[in-house]
Amino acid sequence: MAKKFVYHYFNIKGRGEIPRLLFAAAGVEYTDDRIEFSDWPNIKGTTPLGALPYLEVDGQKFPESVAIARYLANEFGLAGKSNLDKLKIDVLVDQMILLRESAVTMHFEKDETKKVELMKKFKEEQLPKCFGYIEKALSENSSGFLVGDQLTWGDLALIDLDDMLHNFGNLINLDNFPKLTAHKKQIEASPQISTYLKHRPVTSH
Ligand SMILES: N[C@@H](CCC(=O)N[C@@H](CS)C(=O)NCC(=O)O)C(=O)O
Repeated sequence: MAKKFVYHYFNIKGRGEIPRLLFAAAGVEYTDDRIEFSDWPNIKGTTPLGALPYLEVDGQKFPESVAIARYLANEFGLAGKSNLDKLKIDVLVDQMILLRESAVTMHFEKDETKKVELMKKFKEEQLPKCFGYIEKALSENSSGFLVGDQLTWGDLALIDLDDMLHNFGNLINLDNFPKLTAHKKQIEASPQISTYLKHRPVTSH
Protein backbone atom coordinates (compact mmCIF):
# COMPACT_ATOMS: atom_id res chain seq x y z
CA MET A 1 0.00 0.00 0.00
CA ALA A 2 1.26 3.49 -0.82
CA LYS A 3 2.62 5.41 2.16
CA LYS A 4 0.63 8.37 3.46
CA PHE A 5 2.79 11.50 3.64
CA VAL A 6 1.86 14.69 5.48
CA TYR A 7 4.45 17.47 5.32
CA HIS A 8 4.28 20.35 7.79
CA TYR A 9 6.08 23.66 7.29
CA PHE A 10 5.41 27.38 7.33
CA ASN A 11 3.82 28.96 4.27
CA ILE A 12 7.24 29.93 2.91
CA LYS A 13 9.95 28.15 0.92
CA GLY A 14 12.77 28.59 3.46
CA ARG A 15 14.21 25.36 4.85
CA GLY A 16 11.12 23.52 3.76
CA GLU A 17 11.08 23.68 0.00
CA ILE A 18 13.42 20.87 -1.06
CA PRO A 19 11.01 18.14 0.18
CA ARG A 20 8.14 19.85 -1.70
CA LEU A 21 10.27 19.89 -4.87
CA LEU A 22 10.99 16.18 -4.34
CA PHE A 23 7.28 15.34 -4.08
CA ALA A 24 6.69 17.34 -7.26
CA ALA A 25 9.56 15.74 -9.20
CA ALA A 26 8.46 12.24 -8.19
CA GLY A 27 4.76 12.96 -8.79
CA VAL A 28 3.94 11.53 -5.36
CA GLU A 29 0.79 12.62 -3.57
CA TYR A 30 1.11 14.24 -0.13
CA THR A 31 -0.62 16.70 2.14
CA ASP A 32 1.20 20.03 2.07
CA ASP A 33 0.28 21.44 5.49
CA ARG A 34 1.29 25.14 5.35
CA ILE A 35 1.22 26.58 8.85
CA GLU A 36 0.55 30.29 9.41
CA PHE A 37 2.99 32.05 11.76
CA SER A 38 0.04 33.17 13.91
CA ASP A 39 -0.87 29.51 14.58
CA TRP A 40 2.68 28.45 15.40
CA PRO A 41 2.68 29.02 19.20
CA ASN A 42 -0.19 26.52 19.54
CA ILE A 43 1.44 23.97 17.25
CA LYS A 44 5.08 24.15 18.40
CA GLY A 45 4.56 21.77 21.33
CA THR A 46 3.06 19.08 19.08
CA THR A 47 6.13 18.84 16.81
CA PRO A 48 9.02 16.40 17.43
CA LEU A 49 11.68 19.07 18.16
CA GLY A 50 9.64 22.25 18.57
CA ALA A 51 10.52 23.33 15.04
CA LEU A 52 9.44 22.99 11.41
CA PRO A 53 9.55 21.22 9.07
CA TYR A 54 8.52 17.75 10.06
CA LEU A 55 7.23 14.89 7.96
CA GLU A 56 4.60 12.34 8.90
CA VAL A 57 4.99 8.94 7.27
CA ASP A 58 1.96 6.78 7.98
CA GLY A 59 1.45 8.73 11.21
CA GLN A 60 5.10 8.65 12.42
CA LYS A 61 6.62 12.14 12.82
CA PHE A 62 10.17 13.00 11.70
CA PRO A 63 11.97 16.38 12.07
CA GLU A 64 15.07 17.88 10.34
CA SER A 65 14.75 19.27 6.84
CA VAL A 66 17.87 17.71 5.31
CA ALA A 67 17.20 14.25 6.79
CA ILE A 68 13.64 14.46 5.43
CA ALA A 69 14.91 15.46 1.97
CA ARG A 70 17.48 12.67 1.91
CA TYR A 71 14.84 10.12 3.01
CA LEU A 72 12.39 11.23 0.31
CA ALA A 73 15.15 11.20 -2.30
CA ASN A 74 15.96 7.59 -1.38
CA GLU A 75 12.28 6.68 -1.30
CA PHE A 76 11.65 8.19 -4.76
CA GLY A 77 14.85 6.98 -6.49
CA LEU A 78 16.28 10.51 -6.64
CA ALA A 79 19.25 10.00 -4.32
CA GLY A 80 21.88 8.90 -6.87
CA LYS A 81 22.47 5.48 -8.40
CA SER A 82 25.65 4.39 -6.58
CA ASN A 83 27.02 5.01 -3.10
CA LEU A 84 29.74 7.15 -4.67
CA ASP A 85 27.12 9.30 -6.41
CA LYS A 86 25.28 9.58 -3.08
CA LEU A 87 28.50 10.77 -1.45
CA LYS A 88 29.05 13.36 -4.21
CA ILE A 89 25.50 14.64 -3.75
CA ASP A 90 25.84 14.77 0.06
CA VAL A 91 29.07 16.79 -0.22
CA LEU A 92 27.44 19.25 -2.61
CA VAL A 93 24.25 19.55 -0.58
CA ASP A 94 26.28 20.09 2.63
CA GLN A 95 28.05 23.00 0.92
CA MET A 96 24.71 24.43 -0.19
CA ILE A 97 23.23 24.17 3.31
CA LEU A 98 26.26 25.93 4.83
CA LEU A 99 25.93 28.75 2.30
CA ARG A 100 22.17 28.96 2.90
CA GLU A 101 22.72 29.33 6.67
CA SER A 102 25.28 32.12 6.08
CA ALA A 103 22.84 33.90 3.74
CA VAL A 104 20.01 33.64 6.28
CA THR A 105 22.21 34.96 9.14
CA MET A 106 23.30 37.87 6.97
CA HIS A 107 19.84 38.67 5.60
CA PHE A 108 18.21 38.87 9.03
CA GLU A 109 21.10 40.68 10.82
CA LYS A 110 19.75 43.86 12.46
CA ASP A 111 23.08 45.56 13.23
CA GLU A 112 24.01 47.42 10.03
CA THR A 113 27.79 47.38 10.67
CA LYS A 114 27.75 43.67 11.32
CA LYS A 115 25.56 43.10 8.27
CA VAL A 116 28.08 44.89 6.01
CA GLU A 117 30.89 42.69 7.40
CA LEU A 118 28.84 39.52 6.88
CA MET A 119 27.94 40.60 3.33
CA LYS A 120 31.61 41.19 2.47
CA LYS A 121 32.57 37.74 3.77
CA PHE A 122 29.62 36.19 1.96
CA LYS A 123 30.35 37.79 -1.43
CA GLU A 124 34.15 37.57 -1.32
CA GLU A 125 34.68 34.20 0.38
CA GLN A 126 31.66 32.00 1.07
CA LEU A 127 29.73 32.32 -2.20
CA PRO A 128 32.73 31.97 -4.58
CA LYS A 129 33.96 28.95 -2.60
CA CYS A 130 30.62 27.12 -2.70
CA PHE A 131 29.63 28.02 -6.25
CA GLY A 132 33.16 27.51 -7.55
CA TYR A 133 32.91 23.92 -6.30
CA ILE A 134 29.45 23.47 -7.81
CA GLU A 135 30.46 25.00 -11.16
CA LYS A 136 33.42 22.58 -11.28
CA ALA A 137 31.13 19.61 -10.52
CA LEU A 138 28.80 20.70 -13.34
CA SER A 139 31.75 21.16 -15.75
CA GLU A 140 32.97 17.64 -15.02
CA ASN A 141 29.57 16.02 -15.67
CA SER A 142 28.45 16.08 -19.30
CA SER A 143 24.78 15.17 -18.58
CA GLY A 144 23.94 18.68 -17.34
CA PHE A 145 22.79 17.18 -14.02
CA LEU A 146 24.83 17.82 -10.92
CA VAL A 147 25.74 14.15 -10.40
CA GLY A 148 25.16 11.14 -12.65
CA ASP A 149 22.88 11.10 -15.66
CA GLN A 150 19.49 11.78 -14.10
CA LEU A 151 17.75 14.21 -11.79
CA THR A 152 18.62 13.91 -8.08
CA TRP A 153 17.82 15.86 -4.94
CA GLY A 154 21.15 17.67 -5.44
CA ASP A 155 19.68 19.36 -8.55
CA LEU A 156 16.58 20.37 -6.61
CA ALA A 157 18.61 21.72 -3.68
CA LEU A 158 20.62 23.77 -6.16
CA ILE A 159 17.67 25.45 -7.91
CA ASP A 160 16.18 26.15 -4.49
CA LEU A 161 19.41 27.77 -3.22
CA ASP A 162 19.66 29.89 -6.35
CA ASP A 163 16.04 30.99 -5.88
CA MET A 164 16.71 31.93 -2.26
CA LEU A 165 19.80 33.98 -3.15
CA HIS A 166 17.75 35.92 -5.69
CA ASN A 167 14.94 36.50 -3.20
CA PHE A 168 17.47 37.84 -0.67
CA GLY A 169 18.46 40.68 -3.04
CA ASN A 170 20.19 39.13 -6.05
CA LEU A 171 23.13 37.84 -4.04
CA ILE A 172 24.40 35.82 -6.98
CA ASN A 173 25.32 36.98 -10.46
CA LEU A 174 24.67 34.04 -12.75
CA ASP A 175 26.85 35.61 -15.48
CA ASN A 176 29.83 34.39 -13.45
CA PHE A 177 28.56 30.80 -13.49
CA PRO A 178 27.65 29.64 -17.03
CA LYS A 179 27.23 25.96 -16.12
CA LEU A 180 24.96 26.88 -13.25
CA THR A 181 22.85 29.03 -15.57
CA ALA A 182 22.42 26.14 -18.01
CA HIS A 183 21.67 23.76 -15.14
CA LYS A 184 18.93 26.02 -13.77
CA LYS A 185 17.28 26.23 -17.21
CA GLN A 186 17.45 22.46 -17.69
CA ILE A 187 16.01 21.54 -14.28
CA GLU A 188 13.32 24.22 -14.24
CA ALA A 189 12.17 23.17 -17.72
CA SER A 190 11.50 19.56 -16.72
CA PRO A 191 7.71 19.01 -16.95
CA GLN A 192 6.97 18.16 -13.28
CA ILE A 193 9.18 20.91 -11.91
CA SER A 194 7.99 23.62 -14.30
CA THR A 195 4.35 22.79 -13.46
CA TYR A 196 5.09 22.92 -9.73
CA LEU A 197 6.99 26.21 -10.02
CA LYS A 198 4.11 27.77 -11.95
CA HIS A 199 1.49 26.72 -9.40
CA ARG A 200 3.20 26.88 -6.00
CA PRO A 201 2.02 29.60 -3.61
CA VAL A 202 3.88 32.88 -4.12
CA THR A 203 5.93 33.74 -1.02
CA SER A 204 8.73 36.26 -0.43
CA HIS A 205 11.32 33.62 0.42
N1 LIG B 1 17.84 21.91 11.79
C1 LIG B 1 16.42 22.13 11.65
C2 LIG B 1 16.12 23.57 11.97
C3 LIG B 1 14.64 23.81 12.06
C4 LIG B 1 14.30 25.27 12.31
O1 LIG B 1 15.06 26.03 12.93
N2 LIG B 1 13.11 25.66 11.82
C5 LIG B 1 12.62 27.01 12.00
C6 LIG B 1 11.95 27.47 10.71
S1 LIG B 1 13.01 27.45 9.30
C7 LIG B 1 11.57 27.02 13.08
O2 LIG B 1 10.84 26.08 13.26
N3 LIG B 1 11.44 28.16 13.78
C8 LIG B 1 10.40 28.37 14.74
C9 LIG B 1 10.82 28.05 16.15
O3 LIG B 1 11.96 27.57 16.36
O4 LIG B 1 10.00 28.28 17.05
C10 LIG B 1 15.98 21.76 10.22
O5 LIG B 1 16.80 21.88 9.29
O6 LIG B 1 14.85 21.29 10.03
